Amino acid sequence: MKVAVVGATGMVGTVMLKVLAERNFPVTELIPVASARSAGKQLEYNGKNYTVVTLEDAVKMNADVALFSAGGDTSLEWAPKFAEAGTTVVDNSSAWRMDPTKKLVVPEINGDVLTAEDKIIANPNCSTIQLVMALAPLHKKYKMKRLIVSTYQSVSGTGVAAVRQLENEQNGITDGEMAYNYPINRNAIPHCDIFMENGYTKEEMKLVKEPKKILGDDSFAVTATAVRIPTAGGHSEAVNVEFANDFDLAEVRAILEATPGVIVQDDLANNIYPMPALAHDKDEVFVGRIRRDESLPNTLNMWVVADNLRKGAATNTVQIAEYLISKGLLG
Ligand code: A2P
Ligand code: 11C
Repeated sequence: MKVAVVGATGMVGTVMLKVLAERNFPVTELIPVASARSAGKQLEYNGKNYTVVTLEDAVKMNADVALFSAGGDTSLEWAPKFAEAGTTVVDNSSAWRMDPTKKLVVPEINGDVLTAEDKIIANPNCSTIQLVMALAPLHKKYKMKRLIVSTYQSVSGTGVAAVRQLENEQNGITDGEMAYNYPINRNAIPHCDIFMENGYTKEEMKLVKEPKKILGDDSFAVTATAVRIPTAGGHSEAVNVEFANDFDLAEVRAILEATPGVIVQDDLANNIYPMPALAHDKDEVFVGRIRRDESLPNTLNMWVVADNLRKGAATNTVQIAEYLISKGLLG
């Protein structure tokens, strides 16, 4: 496979290269793509050096698949050009996710919606992916009625500048570049992505809309609050979900334990529960603090954590490409 990674020098792109190598993705030729600022730079992949090229050059190189993570505007402009040139695009930006003509995919959940005709495929938002990984098997069994999700998101979701802001603040550097409107160290900022007209942030509205598209079901209600906290990597979510049908807690645990890609970490006697520090560099979604909401019938509380750069972004994108290959849908 000729594989282009668009945004190869960026936060997610770097992890994409690592994940491709780790999973032995069948790369015969790698095309690292970034802005004109980075063109000509050397970048190492699997022990070999590759030269970073621009989008203009890359589109002519007829990759089989292009993994995009270079921002929504780049995707809006360039994904169609790659698709036109015969390259299948898996896009990690928010550009195409809610486009009714594009599929929004978490392979473990709805990979089967993909066909050979899909030339631009959207990767969901990081906080959506970990949420639906935990909820999809429970929805299937008990049918969700209403979901309330509150997120505790790491600065790596914002990008390199935000990671630098946190590091500067932790090191007492007070005149560094600010990625947020406020200091993030020793703080919690209820503002992820931009504000919308309804008073919610775009991040919160992704959590409302994307799960319905992925699960192919808009019969349940969702409300979200997304908060940025001073962790370097790993998003956490407090999830409260009311089901149409009652459940047995032991059965909920058994369902989650049997779900590929999900790991239950829930042993209160030994203080075992998911945390970003434990999820770092892992591909699984970790679920713990599984308990009944005693204030409402048929309602469950749980705590869901994942490495936002891996399953939340790079790994899921690579898994979509792997799925296409396994089903003979590429090329
Ligand atoms: P570059 O490093 O040359 O700026 P991050 O998400 O960490 O901010 O990274 C964004 C990625 O997207 C980087 O690889 C960046 O390249 C790339 N990128 C940003 N803007 C463009 C653009 N207009 N064309 C191509 N690549 C871009
Ligand atoms: C965050 N979820 O943590 C974002 C990052 O829509 O792909 C990814 C933004 C997106 O801020």
